[in-house]
Amino acid sequence: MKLCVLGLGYIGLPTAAMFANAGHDVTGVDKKAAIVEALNKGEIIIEEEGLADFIKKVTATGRLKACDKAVEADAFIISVPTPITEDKKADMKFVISATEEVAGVLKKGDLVILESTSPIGTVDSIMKPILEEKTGLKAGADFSLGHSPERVIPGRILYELVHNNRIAGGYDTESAHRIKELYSSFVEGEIYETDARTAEMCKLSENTFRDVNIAFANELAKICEAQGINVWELIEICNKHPRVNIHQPGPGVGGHCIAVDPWFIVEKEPGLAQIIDLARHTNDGMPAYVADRSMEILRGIENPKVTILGVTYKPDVDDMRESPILYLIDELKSRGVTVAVQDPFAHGRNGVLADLDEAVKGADLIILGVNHKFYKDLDFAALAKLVRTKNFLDTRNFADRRAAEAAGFAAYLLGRK
Ligand code: SAJ
Repeated sequence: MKLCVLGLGYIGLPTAAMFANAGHDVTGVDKKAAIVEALNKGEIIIEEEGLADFIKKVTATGRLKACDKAVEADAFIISVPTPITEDKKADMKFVISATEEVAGVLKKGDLVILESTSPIGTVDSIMKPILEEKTGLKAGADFSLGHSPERVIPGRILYELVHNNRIAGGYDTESAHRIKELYSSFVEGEIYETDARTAEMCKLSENTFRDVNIAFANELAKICEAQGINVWELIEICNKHPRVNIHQPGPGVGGHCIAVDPWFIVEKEPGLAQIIDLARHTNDGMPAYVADRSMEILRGIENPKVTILGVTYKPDVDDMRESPILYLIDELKSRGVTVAVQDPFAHGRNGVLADLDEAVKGADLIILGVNHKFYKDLDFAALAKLVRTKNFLDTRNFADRRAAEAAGFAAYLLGRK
């Protein structure tokens, strides 16, 4: 089939490549010239395990090309961002403009699939009217339409695209069948057919489940600190129960998915989505909580300096979007602290340093913010020579705190006091 994939980000690009690898003739569309230029040279400008090699291999077949606007195709896949506005509402401008572009080339018999995570009703109430009004065609009768949300986790995208189960949510049953058939060309997991609204809510509910669970873990962490219990040990033991799966606490929830998607449910049903709303606030409050804990550790130190290790939203990725560490930096600065940040994946951006020694020099507290593998075996003896005051706070229960203590650090842990 001839496919057109709109949006060549973390999801659209590997998805386009999967379809091309499965034998389809794929044109990827992006508004960023750097992405288009790179892809047409068989290159990428993002970091994702295995993606650079895969793109090189697939573009060499000639079945994956890029350009800056939608072309005629048998099926269109929209994989553009759905960011959140200041007042926590879904910003649908990219979905709207991509749909308008598709409408410009849509013909009878085509299939249009939304992959972007979107509020309930996006397919029926936003996309369908645009496509129908611009073309005079009727959804269901003349073209197929639906939602097949991406569900892959950054860091394992290529594996999960193939092996995860998938949802084919159709505007009508025929659309759902067609979506399932298309993705079957590379998906080895089950593909479940449903309607578009259920598919939209499914994706939001999955990420919200995780957000609520993490909020519960963060609340436990605070309770454990107050009660003199180690929350990490508590959760480990609780999770030995066959029906318990408590997630991990931390300095907050980041990324463009879990920290965002629950708001799309709250936006639709603010009166009903109470636990969901509270969980969002609980997780959003964690950077301030960690900053307060840091100030207790720093009490009595004049002009304190804190060095944060890790700034990305989760380990071993280069993505800083919605990272709770960005908020932690602001929280500390607003309390009068000088902050240095080091990250092996995100240096060069926002003043983040690559060099650990440079970042740690003169620090009164080192905070482990992200559990990058890089930080597993920190040389605390070497760090001890660089800092001003030997304080270490692990927000991820990840570093070797015994080694820190052996080097003379006072080693603190989020979720245990
Ligand atoms: N986090 C915790 N505690 C945990 C797990 C995660 O604090 O126990 C934090 C992480 O540090 C990070 C944030 O949550 O800041 C989100 O990380 P994540 O690894 O849980 O998820 P994402 O955002 O990378 O990917 C999620 C996935 N959703 C689910 O697992 C239900 C992925 O499958 C989705 O495709 C993706 O969102 C998306 O695109 O929506």
